[in-house]
Amino acid sequence: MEQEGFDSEKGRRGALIVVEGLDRAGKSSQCEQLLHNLQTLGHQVRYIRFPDRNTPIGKLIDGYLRGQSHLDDHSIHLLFSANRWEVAPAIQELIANGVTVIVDRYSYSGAVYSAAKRNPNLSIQWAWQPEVGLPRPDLCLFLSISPIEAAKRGGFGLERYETDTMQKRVRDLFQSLLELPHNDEICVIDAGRQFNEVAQDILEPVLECMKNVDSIGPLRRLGPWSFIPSGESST
Ligand code: NYM
Ligand code: MG
Repeated sequence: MEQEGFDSEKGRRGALIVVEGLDRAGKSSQCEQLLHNLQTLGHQVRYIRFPDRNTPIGKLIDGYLRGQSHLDDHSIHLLFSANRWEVAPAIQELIANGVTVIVDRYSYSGAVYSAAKRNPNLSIQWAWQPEVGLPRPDLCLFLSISPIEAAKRGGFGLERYETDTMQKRVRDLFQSLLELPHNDEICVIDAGRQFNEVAQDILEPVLECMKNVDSIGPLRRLGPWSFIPSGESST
């Protein structure tokens, strides 16, 4: 009989785990901790983050975020999306080879930050459109932090979007996303607590998801805005 544990993972696909949230919610530190925890348990894991500033498209995004260039709102939005599309084949391959992929920000940040600009010609529905067909996360952990707790963590950096007004709008839009029907793959984590408590609260649903990934079936694709979690299978 097959033993429960790492050996029984052979032949199992990896899980696509996304970590989302506002700036200063602690996403990157928690992703690194999660990577460490999963590797310590013997799992094969990769950590990637969006924007990936190292690709040619990522360099354009980086220049824009640092205020070194000006781009039309739609144009920069599509570059953020293109930045995910260029990495998507590598994600799919890793997952197919049994590697779990942790992703720091994904399509949810993409839609929400662009829509928060309140450009009358850039609705959240428009913003979601280029995401349709990308690998769909098996689990999305939303790190939630109150504005008061965020303020305690120090000031913003100097990048675009790092202002109180933008962050408030982003928070409200993330909230509307969490209220969409059928979003059961999104798990809200109270990130305003001690680092280790938050890390533990993240690890548990991730391990559960990795264990049950066979019951989800092959990696799926993101569907249209009103049915984000109901995409078709990608294979
Ligand atoms: N951002 C990130 C977007 O506006 N659209 C996207 O698709 C993604 C992935 O980039 N303020 C914004 C959110 C952040 C900024 O990300 C830089 P980070 O994780 O702070 O380096
Ligand atoms: Mg940031």
